[in-house]
Amino acid sequence: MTIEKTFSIIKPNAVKKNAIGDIIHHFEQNGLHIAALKLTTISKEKCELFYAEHKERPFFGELVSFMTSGPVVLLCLSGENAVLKNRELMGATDPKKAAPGSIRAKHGDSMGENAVHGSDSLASATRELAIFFDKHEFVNV
Ligand code: FUP
Repeated sequence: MTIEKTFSIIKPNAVKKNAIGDIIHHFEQNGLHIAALKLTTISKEKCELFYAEHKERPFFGELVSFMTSGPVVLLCLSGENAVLKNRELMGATDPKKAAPGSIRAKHGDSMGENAVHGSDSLASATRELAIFFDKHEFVNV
């Protein structure tokens, strides 16, 4: 059994539409545990660092502007194969292509405003968690 930690963001569009509880419920119902959680607004600097791999993409400015436009929920999710499990629960990047019942199918509004972020590998999870959380903010679950 591999217990992993992964990073998730409930994005501004999902917070705005009152979907925090529904999304967290979905994680918990599917075996993921909350190991850290913050309701906050991300600074432009942290957001640019977080999305550094997309810096040269045409949508970068719009992405940063959306992600800093309002409150988000930052989460550390813990559980068996948490990285892959979270990616499955989220669904495809484009909500129109996301599997029925997935979080993005239910709460995503567009490719950019797709309700949630989830780390795409263990290495990404470690890097992303370190941007937004201090070691003392994690609980053992
Ligand atoms: P994902 O790992 O599913 O979040 O997708 P990506 O890492 O490819 O993209 C990161 C974020 O960039 C997505 F959440 C939304 C945004 N994006 C766009 O706005 N337009 C695109 O064409 C691709 C991604």
